[in-house]
Amino acid sequence: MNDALALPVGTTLDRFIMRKQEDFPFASGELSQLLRDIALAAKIVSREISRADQDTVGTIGTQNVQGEDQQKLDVIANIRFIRALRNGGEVCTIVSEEDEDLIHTGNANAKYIVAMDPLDGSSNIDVNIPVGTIFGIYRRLTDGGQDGTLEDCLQKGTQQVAAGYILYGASTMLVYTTGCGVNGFTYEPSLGEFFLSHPDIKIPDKGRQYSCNEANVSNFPLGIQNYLAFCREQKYSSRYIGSLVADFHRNLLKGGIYFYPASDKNKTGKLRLLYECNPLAFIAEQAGGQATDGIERILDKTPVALHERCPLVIGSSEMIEKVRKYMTL
Ligand code: P6P
Repeated sequence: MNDALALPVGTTLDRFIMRKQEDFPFASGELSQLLRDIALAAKIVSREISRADQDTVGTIGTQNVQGEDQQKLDVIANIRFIRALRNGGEVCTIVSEEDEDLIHTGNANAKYIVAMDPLDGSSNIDVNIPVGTIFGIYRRLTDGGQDGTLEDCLQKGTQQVAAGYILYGASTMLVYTTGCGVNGFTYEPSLGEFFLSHPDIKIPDKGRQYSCNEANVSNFPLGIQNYLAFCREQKYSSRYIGSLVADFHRNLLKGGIYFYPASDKNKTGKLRLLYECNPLAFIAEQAGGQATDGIERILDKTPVALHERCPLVIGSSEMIEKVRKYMTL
């Protein structure tokens, strides 16, 4: 028989997770199961987004803890991820952008904490721009048998055991790391599976595109303004669609830099440390890039509040170094 006629469908996420678990001789399978639970929620949210209609698009008239209008799909995605993590049994407590307080799953003996933005950039949904889910996973510090605590959740980004994002775009992709490199999986709805499509992702050391909201430039720190002027002199391209996961993903694959600095409007930046900056910083570093607040490494920052914000400069290593130089001139 001519094998070439039947191309292999590739490695499923499930098989990949199992193979990677074999690399950890003492792994008990709980983190593997947690990653599967996240993938299940991602499939469900992907379906909700792809069939978004007048029943699920638009706002619901409430605001989240950030004071942002909640989109119907923000709430739907939040419910779907919380339900999947609760039913999966591996997570004791969740930090979500959509909830002011900690969410306790009732799995008091579970050893993991998840910090997540269930649907970042959701205001873009009704204009059909890609949106994303961002998650970071931590091992609890407190003993089992009780709900997770604030101490369990306010850990440095260096303490993450895994982090990832789901990009709901032309195709749905899951990109994650457990500290041994970054791998990307593309969802095949007809088979209900994520397949390995981007093994061992490495971000180019430099790129020729930058992502920021230039409307705020006059309020940016002087170092950032000077770096932007440098980008223009180098004839770089500006690529910014107002959806962090989509902008980050493009820069991860092609090389580039995304920044959301502090400004008069956002004194400490707009993006949240726990469930936006830390997970993407872990991925960026595992792919050979960097993530700072302009100067300090994001993963070294000690969180003091669940929803604290911080400036973010993330992407290709050489570009981040250039920003750091401008910021310290
Ligand atoms: P601005 C979406 O609300 C978000 O958190 C990121 O996804 C995006 O990069 C940024 O904010 C856009 O913010 O102020 O440029 O509209």
